[in-house]
Amino acid sequence: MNITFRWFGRDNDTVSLQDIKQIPGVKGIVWALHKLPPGEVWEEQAIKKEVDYIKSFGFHADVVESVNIHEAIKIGNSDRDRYIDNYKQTIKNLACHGVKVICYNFMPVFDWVRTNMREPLPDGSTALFYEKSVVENTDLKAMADDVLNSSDLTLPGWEPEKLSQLEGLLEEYKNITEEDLWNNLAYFLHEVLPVAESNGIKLAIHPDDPPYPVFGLPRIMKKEADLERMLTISDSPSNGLTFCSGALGANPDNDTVDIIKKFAEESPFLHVRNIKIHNNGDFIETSHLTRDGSINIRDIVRHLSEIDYDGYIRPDHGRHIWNEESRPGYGLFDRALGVMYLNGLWDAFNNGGKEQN
Ligand code: DNO
Repeated sequence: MNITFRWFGRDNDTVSLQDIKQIPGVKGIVWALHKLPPGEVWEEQAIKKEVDYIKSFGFHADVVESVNIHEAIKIGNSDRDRYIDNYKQTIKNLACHGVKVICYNFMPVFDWVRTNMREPLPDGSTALFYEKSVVENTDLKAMADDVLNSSDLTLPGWEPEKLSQLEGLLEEYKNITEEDLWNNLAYFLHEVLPVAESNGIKLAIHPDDPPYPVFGLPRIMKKEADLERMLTISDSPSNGLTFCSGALGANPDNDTVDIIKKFAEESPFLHVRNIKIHNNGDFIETSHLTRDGSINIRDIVRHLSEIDYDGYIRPDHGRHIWNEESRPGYGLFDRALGVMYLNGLWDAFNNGGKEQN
């Protein structure tokens, strides 16, 4: 188990690499060039600068999250080949600097969606919350205006430039079905996988979060059968998954322990976190502790230790605790507690802590 920690960059994060260095067991930083809009080539010099900085703290920089996919590729319009060429070049440039895994997603327009970034939990902390009825009753256009007009443009996963193009994008997606999205994903993968493979990089698709359609937009990585179908698109060793317990687990029909048992080998990268699902389907993110939520983190890690999983894993979103000011879900404190829970489970399951990482 190669524990990593997501970090948004020197001038883009409240957490520093000095801070992360003090969390026991973290070997690598999950990074990205967050300021580049999707579709642009990541130039070698910019990559080198970031990788060198990360390595100067003794971390590896093997995992990038994410190289986002331009909407033209997901929509499958006439611009897609240009953006696919850019993607190929980015893969090559990342390979030159030792990157091994690129996480990406294929969610139309929006990445992960929550309705409240700071919902109170009974313990006095706050956490990310998803209230189904709010999404169902949201007028997307009005919301986009609100977000654009507010000073808080840092909603993670919500690219401001996309919100300004929202109307046009929604129009383009109007006739895109799930099947179209599958075809466009296959087209993209058949193009980029040979480049990834010859450069020693694995592409790892992230499931939809939450794992159902939002705002009437199609989503295709929602459940076990989808992960299976995704893997049949190509048997290239570079065609992989990012397992995400919190994303998949938001649908109680998804048994995340079964899913990790089935797909650990094809998942070079894992996101592990817990959520508490309410009876009406709303969910709130909790501490990583198994008994605090609805996801059996303990049995997920038990399985990983049984197969001696040697891929990359990171704690995922944390609560906001001890008055920390941070990006929503990405503070230092609760994610550090998450790391220690993963460390503790791993050591306990690994022959009584025989393995010393
Ligand atoms: C949320 C993250 C996602 C993830 C992308 C991968 O915190 O897990 O935004 O980075 O979906 O492309």
